[in-house]
Amino acid sequence: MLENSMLYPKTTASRRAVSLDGMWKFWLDENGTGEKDGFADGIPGEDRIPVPASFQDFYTEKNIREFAGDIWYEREVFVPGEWEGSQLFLRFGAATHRAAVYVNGRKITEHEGGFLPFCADITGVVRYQADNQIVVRVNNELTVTNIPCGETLTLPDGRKMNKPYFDFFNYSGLQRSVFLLALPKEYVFDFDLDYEIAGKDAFLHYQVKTTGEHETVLRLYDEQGREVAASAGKSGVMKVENARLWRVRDAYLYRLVIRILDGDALIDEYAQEIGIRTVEVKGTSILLNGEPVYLKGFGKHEDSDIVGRGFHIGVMKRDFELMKWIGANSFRTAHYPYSEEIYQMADREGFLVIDEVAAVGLFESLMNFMEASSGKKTAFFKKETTPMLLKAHKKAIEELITRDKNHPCVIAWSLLNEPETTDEAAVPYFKEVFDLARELDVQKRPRTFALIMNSLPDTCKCYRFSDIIALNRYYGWYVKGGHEISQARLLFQKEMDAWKALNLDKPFIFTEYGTDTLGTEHKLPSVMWSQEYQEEYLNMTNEVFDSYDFIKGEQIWNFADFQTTEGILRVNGNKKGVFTRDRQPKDAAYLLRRRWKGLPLDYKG
Ligand code: BDP
Repeated sequence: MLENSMLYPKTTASRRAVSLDGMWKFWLDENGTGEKDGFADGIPGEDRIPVPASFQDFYTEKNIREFAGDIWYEREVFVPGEWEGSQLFLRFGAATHRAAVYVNGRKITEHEGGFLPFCADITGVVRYQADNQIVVRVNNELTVTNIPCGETLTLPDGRKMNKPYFDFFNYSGLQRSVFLLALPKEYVFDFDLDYEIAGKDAFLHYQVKTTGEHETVLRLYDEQGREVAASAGKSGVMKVENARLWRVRDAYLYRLVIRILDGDALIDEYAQEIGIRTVEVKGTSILLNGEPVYLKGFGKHEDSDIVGRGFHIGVMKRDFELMKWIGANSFRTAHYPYSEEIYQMADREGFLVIDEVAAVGLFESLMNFMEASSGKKTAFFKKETTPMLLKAHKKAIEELITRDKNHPCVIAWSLLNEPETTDEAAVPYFKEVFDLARELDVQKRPRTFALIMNSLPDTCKCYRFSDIIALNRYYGWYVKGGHEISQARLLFQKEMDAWKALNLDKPFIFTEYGTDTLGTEHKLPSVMWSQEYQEEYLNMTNEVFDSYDFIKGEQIWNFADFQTTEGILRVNGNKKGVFTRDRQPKDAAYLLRRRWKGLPLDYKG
């Protein structure tokens, strides 16, 4: 069990959540001596930076953008006197990739992993009715003992530099919201929900964890605020008569209120929007509420101008509007768990989410995207450090599932992206990771991982672990692009025929396919990188998708152009977006819109 509650911060009748977003003092620790130089008591300089945001794209100096090392943040927070007797936490939505938190000069906690929340219990160290100093040391160095994987090199001038094994810019810092929380001593720590649909009714099986022994009471309200079910006890079942189900693009959200009571007196109250639905894989079908669904949508990134990977509520809204406009119904949180607000919005808008942990770059390559199809072997899971990586990976899976399990939008867990699966050494690693996800999720949602180009029916040792086979394929781009596209089609079909011959009786989806396309480039006849070629490629790919019944979804790479490390294969970023980085459509968006609006939800069902 995790040390701290992962519940989203909220003010309720018994809880206080104060946002600490805004301008924080900021210092890049060029020499890495901050700890020794006493930064815990106060950081140097007067520079201030917005939180939440990636620090990289505000400044004009390249050494700042490319900085690898310790990044220090500081601010003051006033703790009201009436909070004495409460349990106080600082709650970070994420600190990329690791952090240490100091309050009034004392180190409170450390956390490893850059895309999941953590708390610092500051109850014993705060000064009440006074200002308190918060200092955070964030470190953004890439290693092979934590996810996502990469290396940190030292340049001849002594500066460190990050070399990701993955294809997105190593944005970092305090990229998500920070809260100060005041909770009662006895509080709701966590809860699990599972659903059963019986005719018109539904049964909600629940289990609540609290930090004490007082009575726990649950009430469920519909969207009109009418109470539809109630129960007492830390575990039990609630019957919801005439339940309105949560459906794709037709979400219905009930409000679950959990209270801890001492007689009539309220000790704690926590409320969350939930959706009644079941998810299951049966044969080659993905079933939502027992009915087949076909996934249409994207692999995305949290990425935008200026704030980088920082959560931006406006960008989130625009992205959902574009996804609705184009007729999408799903996305994968490539390649890390996203900000919690995005899942809340997907719950409300009825989007299906494949929730991915940050296990990317588990294939030694400074240009993952280029070597993906080369057949190169790096014996990644045979490293001396593999046990450490596995430990970090499993911890991230536990944090991910604990954080996201009660979102109706989450229909599957993606446990790795493009790992090296051609070596037997991957097998025990996969087994541990897949078993853990099964054990932790009471809903037993399908588990998957995205297969790299060279993970083929005859080379991949790990596909059997997946409940849904998810392929990242680039026939017509990395393999036989341009005028050779007819050959790309044949190779693509050959691979799909080989999968078919295995008769796995599992659904297949495409979690990546696409072409880099410059939003400015038109060329008739087409050339690679032109908008015409993106359409030609999509027409070929869609025809292949349509000719295999067991293909149950298509999530194109990528929703929008995004920033990567600079290099000869990337023109100021990856340009496979259907939309540009400023969220305007390329021509392919209209083609996809026509297709996706026309495909029924139960396509090939
Ligand atoms: C795959 C990766 C993804 C890359 C993509 C690409 O999963 O992160 O951005 O290909 O090459 O290798 O565009």
